[in-house]
Amino acid sequence: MRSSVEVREEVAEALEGGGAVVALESTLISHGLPRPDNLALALEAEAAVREEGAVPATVGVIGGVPKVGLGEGELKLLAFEDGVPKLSTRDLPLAVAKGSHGATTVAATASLAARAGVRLFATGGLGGVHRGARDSWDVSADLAELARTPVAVVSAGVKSILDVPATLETLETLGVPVAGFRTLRFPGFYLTDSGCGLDWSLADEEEAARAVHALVDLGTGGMVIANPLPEEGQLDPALHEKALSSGLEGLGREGVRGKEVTPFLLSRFREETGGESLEVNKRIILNNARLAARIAVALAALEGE
Ligand code: PSU
Ligand code: MN
Repeated sequence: MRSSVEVREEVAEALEGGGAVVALESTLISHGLPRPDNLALALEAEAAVREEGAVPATVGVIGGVPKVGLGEGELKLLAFEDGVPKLSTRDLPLAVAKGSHGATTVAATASLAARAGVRLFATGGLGGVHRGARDSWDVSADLAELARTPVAVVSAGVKSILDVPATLETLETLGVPVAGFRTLRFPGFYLTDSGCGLDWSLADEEEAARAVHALVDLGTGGMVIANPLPEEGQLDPALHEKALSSGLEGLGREGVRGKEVTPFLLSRFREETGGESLEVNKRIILNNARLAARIAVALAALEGE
């Protein structure tokens, strides 16, 4: 039997020719952003990657076929169809068996992207250790996936709804490198600075590309390239604090659990901030797509030498 993973022609050609490719995830399209902004943003993120000279490959599952690179009709389907499942890595074999559609999280996107040979991936914010994980054991599979998969994820840190220090500790335990892009402060997704420091920063795209190249060379799994929004683009910290406490309170009151937690909190943020968090979330995703594309271009140049 052939592999069930389908790589879009344009993406396969770029990979074969040593070109730059950036993977994008689809959970944020189906579950992270409201309609119709989700489709618009998915298309804008692809356009941003192209503008920087790389080929975008949005990852998702269509009718049981895991795809690295989706067409516009497929993006539309994941954006507008009701009940598209959120797929982490462990869900992929079951979605394939059932012929189901699915939106891939950071974990599942990284896994499929790596199988196709894509090494840069842009998202908004990585999943991580949830607040209260001491009791709930809710730690995103994104972290374990990065420990074993040679993909560099460009993200604005981890979502601020998480326990950020515990997430950084867990990444350390798992052996996942974390470097700030031109900063030694770990970003807090909606906020420029999470309050946590970092040991490493990358000076420019070329240095980042050398680190990504070294991942495969040394066989050390994936890495996180943390790319903060500039301060003038962040969510007002007071508004952030208010939205966060209301969201966390709602979680407890409504008994939300498991994979519903992240989408629930993101939508609470939108309500509490009058849509401002949505605008910030879009800026984050586009900012990361652009940086990932520039690093992918630098990596292609480095490896073409
Ligand atoms: N970042 C966003 N919006 C999202 C997510 C990340 O800006 O919707 C998604 C990603 O797909 C990430 C997932 O992998 O949330 C984490 O979910 P969980 O905590 O259930 O692992
Ligand atoms: Mn979880």
